[in-house]
Amino acid sequence: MKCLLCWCIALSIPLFTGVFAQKPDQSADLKLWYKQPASIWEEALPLGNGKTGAMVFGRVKRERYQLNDNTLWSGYPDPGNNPAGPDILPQIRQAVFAGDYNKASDLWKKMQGPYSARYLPLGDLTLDFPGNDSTTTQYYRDLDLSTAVATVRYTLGKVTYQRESFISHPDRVMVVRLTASKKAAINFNARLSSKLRFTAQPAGNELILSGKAPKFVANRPSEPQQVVYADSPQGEGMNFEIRLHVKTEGGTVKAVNDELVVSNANAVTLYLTEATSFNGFNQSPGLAGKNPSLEAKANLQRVLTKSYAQLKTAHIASHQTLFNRVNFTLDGDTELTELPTDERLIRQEAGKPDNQLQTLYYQFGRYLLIASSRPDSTGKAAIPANLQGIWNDHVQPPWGSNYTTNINTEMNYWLAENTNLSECHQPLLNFIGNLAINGAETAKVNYGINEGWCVHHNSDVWAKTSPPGGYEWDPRSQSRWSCWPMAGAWLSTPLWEHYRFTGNKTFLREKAYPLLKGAAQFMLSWLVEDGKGNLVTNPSTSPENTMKVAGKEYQVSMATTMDMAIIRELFNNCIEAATILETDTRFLTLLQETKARLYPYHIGQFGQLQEWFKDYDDPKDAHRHLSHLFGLHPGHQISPRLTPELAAAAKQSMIHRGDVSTGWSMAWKINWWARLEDGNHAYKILLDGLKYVGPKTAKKGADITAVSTTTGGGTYPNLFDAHPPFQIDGNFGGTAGMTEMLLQSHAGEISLLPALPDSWANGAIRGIKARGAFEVAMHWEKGRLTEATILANQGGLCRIRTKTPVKVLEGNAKPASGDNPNALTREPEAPPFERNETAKLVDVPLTQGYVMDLMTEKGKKYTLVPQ
Ligand code: FUC
Repeated sequence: MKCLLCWCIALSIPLFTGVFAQKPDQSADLKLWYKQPASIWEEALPLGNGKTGAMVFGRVKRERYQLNDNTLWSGYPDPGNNPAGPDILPQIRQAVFAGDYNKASDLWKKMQGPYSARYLPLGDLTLDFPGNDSTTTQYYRDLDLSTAVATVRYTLGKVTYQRESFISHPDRVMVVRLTASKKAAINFNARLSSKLRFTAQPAGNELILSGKAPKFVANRPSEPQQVVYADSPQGEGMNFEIRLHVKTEGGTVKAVNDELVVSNANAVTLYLTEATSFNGFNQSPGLAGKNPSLEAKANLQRVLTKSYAQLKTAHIASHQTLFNRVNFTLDGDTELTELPTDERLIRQEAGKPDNQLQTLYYQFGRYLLIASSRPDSTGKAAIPANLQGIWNDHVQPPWGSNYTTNINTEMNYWLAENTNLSECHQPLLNFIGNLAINGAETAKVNYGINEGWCVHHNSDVWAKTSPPGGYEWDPRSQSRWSCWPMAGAWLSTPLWEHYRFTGNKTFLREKAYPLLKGAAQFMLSWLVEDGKGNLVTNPSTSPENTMKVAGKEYQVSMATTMDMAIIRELFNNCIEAATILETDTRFLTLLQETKARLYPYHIGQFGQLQEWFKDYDDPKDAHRHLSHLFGLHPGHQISPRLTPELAAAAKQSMIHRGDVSTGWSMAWKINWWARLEDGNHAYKILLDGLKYVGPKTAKKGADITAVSTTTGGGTYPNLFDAHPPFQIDGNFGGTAGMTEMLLQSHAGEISLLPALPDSWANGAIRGIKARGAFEVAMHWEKGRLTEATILANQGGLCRIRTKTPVKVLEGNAKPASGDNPNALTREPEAPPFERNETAKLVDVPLTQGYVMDLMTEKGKKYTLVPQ
């Protein structure tokens, strides 16, 4: 509680926010549950306290807890900067301006650096139940999102057994409680193991596993060295320790070889702690690491005096402080909660929409953020959720389970503010500070840029900022992804968003603004003149896509729409921040002057938003990345009411690309369609993404977890998003998008139910947040708002848009007029664009609606009812 409190004060987040009416209550349907144990990892259920993660399989004969620690990565701080850069860069620029894109792409490869480190699995806790050979009856397992407790229950013969597990944030321990309906019935062997180098031995009624992580893990199977360990435990590479303490009630516990054998117990409590030698992003974990044993032991000692009930109560209270802020209900067939979660997914895919499954999925996204991204009092170990959150079972996981910063890492945090989990944003906001330190060095060494910082498309726990690509050795590296120094600029925007949602000016001054400024400074030096009066990026890519010209594909060009949109967004944020803070007038003027010269948006021949600097877009291109729509979301530059032509062009681009793609791509599409106020299209994609991917419908021999980088999508039985394979971004992006369907606040007003789909005709949500630090509750029937309350955490003008006329019971609301003076919700400036005059624009239907201005007082709540 102490560290949460510290952060709430530092980030100005109100601790107790649940002021809205509690009904209707979603708690009855907040369980993922199953009638069988997990046969694959994607059926196991995730637990986490932000640092420790576990996947609970719920097996009867051999239970498996697959364990993770978010600091356990391969490697060590290795900037990987490339001093060849400053000499090569002008040659690349010349090649691009001369139209020789292939030459530019080849040259770029000489500027790349090494690949990132990999996120590693910690180990397994295995419980073998020797007698459990006979068939069980009444098997049940669940994960209760409202308590963050996983339960497994089954009957063998006449005895019913139960295991309850959770990972406590306040007590930094995983706890498993085994009980049985009959005395002296609990018998099992407990073992710790790891896929990394380890030794495990018992000590009294404890097991201790000491491990060593590799100093290098390859990115490609073709690399000559795959998994490399230091010669000695004192060498490079992360050290780690897992400790398990077994406390029995009745019966005995004794060590046999490397196991602890529990016999004839009435009840057993397992306490598991772990630690690594991670000592910050810039310290060698092997040569200058912390002693993991001290931390694992201290954490264990601290909890052993506490009872199971005490630990559980504190755990649930801590979880609910965050989780209970939002309640989301939709009318629908509530009896479906009597079906297991995997069967509901399959049933829904067969065309029977399940509103409660959708709200469960919504809350699962919030649950996952709480479980994988919690604030830390020291700030040091607060590491953002990676590509798989904190849950990974592979030594060589897909994409290294790293930070892929050309969409995935950013998407992980889209729900942080609007679903009222500001504190869970802190690990990312903190990490950006580390990136800025390393990124300033990359800017200097790779580009000769002495002011500001940059990040490329992959990072890791060492805050890598140099371009990946395995320079000089990897024939498969591609400049279409490695040539992208834009992540620093993009990653700065969440800092501004955090300010806009909380109104915390101290945070803006002390933390956000210096980082935003540094990212902008880099861009001021990175931009070049195109000879026609514009400032452009060169070299430039549209992440992972290729520019198709006359039957040929090119990777590197200039001024891609995403580059220019990110820079525009960053400059806008920086200008607004400097204005609010009344600082840096000269810098602000420079940004304004530079912004005026940025290469503008273009609407191309098909009425689409151009992806490339020229109209090379291929309407048949179904690439999963639609990076050129950055300005529509998460950016604030394009919206159907303020920039109708650009919004229509964005819509055309989405129609060209189609709906079905990879998990995260579909999640992004939910957000985009929501911003176009087309709730039914957003909903369609939500349902497309909830397609069951799992053993129950898989063809014989099919590998349901296979990597496909191009298309697929879907949802695993445990509701993890399938890229495929599992990536957590789709879960987070999905929840963020569902919130955008219900509440938006990016376009100078707070829009209630902007994209409500027909299928969500009756429902209620409370506790979600809008920019301006407004907290919103809404109730609607037959698609019409019947009541809303707005809590003004900061006060100030609240400009509200509704589809139907409403009045405010407290305070004087009047029709909106003039500029919105509230700096937190100010209307964004419409960006300039050029349009192919022959292009026809698609229609973007909008409901006219009503907009009113309500002057609010800090801390007061306002009620809106139909007029
Ligand atoms: C990018 C995406 C892939 C995948 C990977 C982690 O490379 O293009 O689809 O999400 O990141």
